[in-house]
Amino acid sequence: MKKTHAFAGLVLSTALFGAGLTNAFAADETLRSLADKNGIYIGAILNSQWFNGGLPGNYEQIHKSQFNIVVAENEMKFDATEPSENRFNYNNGDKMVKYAKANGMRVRGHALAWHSQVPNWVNNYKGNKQKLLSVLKNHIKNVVGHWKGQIDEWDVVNEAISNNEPQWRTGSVWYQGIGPEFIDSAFVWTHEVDPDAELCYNDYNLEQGVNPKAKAGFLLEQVKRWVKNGIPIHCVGSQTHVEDTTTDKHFIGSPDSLRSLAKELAKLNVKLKITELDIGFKSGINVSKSDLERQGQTFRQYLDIILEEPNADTYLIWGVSDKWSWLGGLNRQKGLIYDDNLKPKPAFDSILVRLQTYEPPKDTAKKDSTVKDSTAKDSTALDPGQSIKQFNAPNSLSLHVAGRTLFVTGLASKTAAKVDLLDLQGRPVYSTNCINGTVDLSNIAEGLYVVRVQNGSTNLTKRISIK
Ligand code: 9MR
Repeated sequence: MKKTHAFAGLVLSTALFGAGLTNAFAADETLRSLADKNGIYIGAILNSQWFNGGLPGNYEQIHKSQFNIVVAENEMKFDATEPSENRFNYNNGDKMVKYAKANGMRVRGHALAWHSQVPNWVNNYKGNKQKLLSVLKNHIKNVVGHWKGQIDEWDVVNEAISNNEPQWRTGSVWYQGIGPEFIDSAFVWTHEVDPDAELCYNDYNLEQGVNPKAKAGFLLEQVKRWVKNGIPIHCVGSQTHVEDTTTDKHFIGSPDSLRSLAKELAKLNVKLKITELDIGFKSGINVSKSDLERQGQTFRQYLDIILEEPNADTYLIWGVSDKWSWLGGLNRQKGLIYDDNLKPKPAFDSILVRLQTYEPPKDTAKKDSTVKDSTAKDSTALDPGQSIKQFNAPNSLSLHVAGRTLFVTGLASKTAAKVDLLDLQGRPVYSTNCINGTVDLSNIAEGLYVVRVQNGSTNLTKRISIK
């Protein structure tokens, strides 16, 4: 049903181009107005040049009229926000949040725990687990706390999976110093600071197939584990930096593969977002008009995932104009939807027409803002059958285990909670009072336990696994 519908859209848009009829639609329609109508977010980064005031005036005009979601290219990363230890710089980020607010845009925060763009002072703590844990926690506490309620979604962990094999990226300062539990911990800490933000794992090459040998297959297993363990993850960001498949025969990504990932994530009630899309050509080759038209069709195929999959809501492009794009560093060119002169390319038209002609299948509810919000937050994957709203309800306790630490959230402030660990026969194993929300489990043997937390008149009992 859906495939037939998508095909109909393709035929229609091709026909419209053939007839040169793209202007037959209302002249005031923009990507933004059509995205709003279709209940999705469409966006582009604010390039670093924007923050320095180095872009022509029509750049901003285009940006705010065409897009309803924004992310900073570099300005909310670790090196930008905490250039020296415990000294935070929010100037650029504030500038973007203000811009987004003035223009009614959704804001993505990018990125909290990443191996790249980490300042040197962090690397000086290489191998010091306790210190690195407190550095990461302090960073999250401050940065997420500063923009609490203003940043709608965070890339909590970025690019933690290895490029070459299905395993974690072992070379990062966080992995080497802390181990893989830095990932679980980052999600839990972010959720504690801003329980209303959507939390994403973000990575590239996720459009290369969902199988155990591909990054997406490995990631899917981790998402299943996070969901099972109650780690607060709501979305997977697929960066989707892809190459035009005709000019690079070796490129193996495809929209179909990414769609398969979306469908697998839907089973876990986790969203898929396209967060950094560009579709470049090899540097140095001549790019013809028909190349650009084919590129437009690929942009459209990725958009179809966002329009058609109920758990997909965001289509974010990593740049506005080919003139200001990071792609040169990757030996690629012309990967965006506006050319060097800020003129819309065929890819822009392709997206516009698809948004104009898309009609949701009759048997499916149209995506609207309610659906967008409810996908992650009401049918959240945090705990099967339990919504994030319940999860965060005042006076409701929740528990997560990350590595060897038990996190208790929702404690009535300044009241100690009594935490009891029991074996599965109900025999007491360990008991402590917890004030700051964490309990160290490093001395507890591996296995399944029951945790009981009592905090004033509220209590919670939950089974946990310690590994
Ligand atoms: O576009 C960003 C570029 O200006 C930076 O030099 C680069 C440094 O790592 O990061 C680029 O953005 C990356 C993003 O943060 C994460 N995914 C890959 C993006 C392109 O490299």
